[in-house]
This record gives sequence, C-alpha cells and structure tokens, in this order.
Amino acid sequence: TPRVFSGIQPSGNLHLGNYLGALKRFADSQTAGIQSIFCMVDMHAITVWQDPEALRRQTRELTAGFIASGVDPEKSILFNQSQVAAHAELAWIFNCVARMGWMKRMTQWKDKAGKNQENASLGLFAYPALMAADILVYHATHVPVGEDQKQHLELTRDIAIKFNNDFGVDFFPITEPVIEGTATRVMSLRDGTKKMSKSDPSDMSRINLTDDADAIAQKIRKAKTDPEPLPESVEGLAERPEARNLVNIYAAIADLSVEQVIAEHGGQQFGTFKPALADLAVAKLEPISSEMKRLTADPAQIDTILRNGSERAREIAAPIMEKTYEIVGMVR
Ligand code: AQP
Repeated sequence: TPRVFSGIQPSGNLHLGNYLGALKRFADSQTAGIQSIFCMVDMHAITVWQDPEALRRQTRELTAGFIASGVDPEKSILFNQSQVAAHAELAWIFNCVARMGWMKRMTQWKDKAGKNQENASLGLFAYPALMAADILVYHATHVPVGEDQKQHLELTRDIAIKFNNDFGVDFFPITEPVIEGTATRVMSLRDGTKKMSKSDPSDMSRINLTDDADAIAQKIRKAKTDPEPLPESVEGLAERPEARNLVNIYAAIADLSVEQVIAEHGGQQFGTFKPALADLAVAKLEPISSEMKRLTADPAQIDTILRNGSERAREIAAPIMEKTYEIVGMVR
C-alpha cells in the first residue's frame, strides 16, 4: 500500500522554496485513501546548534505553517520527530548498515561541514541515516521533496537494499522520490545559481512565509535579473537562471505550466512582470501568513496536535521496529 512521508527541519524561517517545493505539494497531494505522514524533524535540526527556546518556537511555527498551507491534521499525521523514539532507534541500526564512504560523498555534508569537518557534529555526518529511518520506519513508499534531497533519497534506497541483502529479507521498501512540478528548486532572489535557503545570510535572497505584503513586493522588485525582456518561448529561458526562477515561481504559485506563463507574459519587461508576480505572491502568501499568526497565538493547541499525531505515528512505527529488532537478532 502506498504511504507518503516527508519532513521539514524547524531550523528557522520557512521560505517560498519550502512552501512551493514542499508544503504546497504536501497539501495538494493529500488524497483520500493514501496515508500521509509529515514530520517536524527536530532531531535533524540539532545537527547544527539550535537555541532551545528558539527550537520550540520554530517547531510550533513550522506546524502552523503546515496547517496554514492546507495540510489537514485530521487527514494527515502531523507530529515532531523527537516524540517518536523509533526514529532514533532505527537510525542507530542504519548507522551500522550505512558505510562511511557513502556518507562522505553526500554534497549536503560537504556543503554544511565546509572546510571544518573535524569540528562538525557527528550527527551532521550521520544525518542521512536518520533520514532513511524517518522514511523506512513507516515503510513509506513515496517521499515528496525538493531537488536538493535527491541524493539523500538515493542513500535511503541504498540502505534499504543493503539491509535487505545483509539479512536475507524483503523487508524495507525501495522508496520512490517524488520530485515534480516547476518549483522543486526555487533559487535565491539574489543569485540564480544558488538555492533559496533558510541559512542564506541575506534576507533579500528569500521570501519568508512571515513577510508582509510590502516586504514581499520589495524583495521581488529588487530581485536580480538581466536587462532583457522575458523571452517569447520557454527555450529562451535556458541560459537565464534569474528570469527562469521568477517564471518558475509564477507558474508554481498560479498552478500553471511554464509554457502558459510564457504565453501570457513573454516579451514583457521585468518592470511589468515583477509587479504581476508580486501581486500573485502576496495574494497567495498573505492568508497563509495570517493563519500562521493566528495558530501560533495558541501554542497549547499546536502541542496537542503534535502529541496526537505522535501517538498515531508511534502506532504505525511500533510493529515495524519490533520486526526490525527480530530480523537483526535482538532478544525481546
Ligand atoms: N529552494 C528550495 N526549493 C525547493 N524546495 C526546497 N526545499 C528547501 N529549499 C528548497 C525543500 O523543503 C523541504 C524542507 O527542507 P529542509 O527542512 O531540509 O530545509 P532545508 O533544506 O534545510 O532548507 P534550507 O532553506 O535549504 O535550509 P538550510 O539553509 O539550512 O539548508 C525539503 O523537501 C526540501 O527539499
């Protein structure tokens, strides 16, 4: 049976990349009959330093972001990772299945640890094994993510295959990454070759879900572009990363194809296209941002949602974890 899992780190402000690449797609993908499990991966977040109070606040804010984006906590399971111990338990077993060499090849590890690998946390290095556990502890079959997570999902498949081979079982499913749509890689507004990211020091590089209308309009107006008007055909975007990014963003927000956006706006100067994009973005994001504010005003209610979700998640994970221990040879 198909089962969807995905997670987001409560490590800072949610941005348009998280929304279009993840949250919006999660909301759109909630289909009757397919169980979706969405996780605030707080244990992933602490692989780099998090202030404890900020982590709690960000976890609640992220939960509010899911709900405000249209993820229904009744239909889907919404919870935070640390409340379901099976994630950490399975991650340990996967630490013993995965190889050092696999981990060393991960580009996120290389990017985040940088030149100072000796000083990075062991958790940051082992991050992809915990991610594999997040997915496989539910026997999830489909994982909607942005393009940046593709390599980690390949590693998840490698871990499942090696576990199954090592123990001669057909136990963990080989997960399918779901990387679809026009916004699987939203780029920085300041540099069309870098992805939009929480950790970019420039706030002008990203649109935060908490930005007000003025801030959104200003960031789009100041977004880096080349001096040419928009091309008349999609092929004309090939060598123009900044123009392509704005068109992709427009398409994703409006639920249009890139062809449709070009058919409508091709030939326009950015002086015309940017205000149209800003209006569209404000119309989409403002209700989300005000709903997030409303929800975060009642942290107790969010905590209840996370507690209930965690309970449902634990029920699914428990038999899979038990079976895993049995396969590995642990006395129960
Ligand atoms: N720029 C993006 N475009 C499309 N999708 C994106 N995602 C992240 N950035 C983009 C997707 O959002 C989900 C959550 O990812 P995460 O919690 O791992 O967040 P992240 O990758 O840590 O977010 P940042 O902003 O990139 O943080 P830093 O700067 O810390 O690395 C995932 O599905 C991801 O693909």
